[in-house]
Amino acid sequence: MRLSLLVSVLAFLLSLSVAGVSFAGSLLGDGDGDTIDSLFDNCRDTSNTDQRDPDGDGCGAACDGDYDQDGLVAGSDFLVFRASFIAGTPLGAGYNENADHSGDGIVAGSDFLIFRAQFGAGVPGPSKAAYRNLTACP
Ligand SMILES: [Ca+2]
Ligand SMILES: [Ca+2]
Ligand SMILES: [Ca+2]
Ligand SMILES: [Ca+2]
Repeated sequence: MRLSLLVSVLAFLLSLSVAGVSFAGSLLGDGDGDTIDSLFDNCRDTSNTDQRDPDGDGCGAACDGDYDQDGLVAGSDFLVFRASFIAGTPLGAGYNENADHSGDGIVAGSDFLIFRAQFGAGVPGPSKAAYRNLTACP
């Protein structure tokens, strides 16, 4: 009896996901529309189909402004961004792939806009729901 109820609930949740229902900020479906289910999306509110994560902390570069891995996007991270922005010619000296949020090989104004949004939030992420609290990304 319990098993059939569980199966029904799972089937219902799956049908919502298959129907393409959008749940922005939710743990269900593909809220940011990048084809990666939010359960497994390393930036579940930011479209990043490539799932690029240069520092391997479980938080995609598209939503990871925490360069020094202290769990916060703060002044110390801004200093890292600024250094990379000034020196960040394409793949040149000073290039920091973590500060290159867009992954286009240069740390530029578009990357600053992403960092600024992260700075405003104060924390990186949010990341995949299935592994929350198991990575450095909330
Ligand atoms: Ca995403
Ligand atoms: Ca990362
Ligand atoms: Ca930090
Ligand atoms: Ca870039």
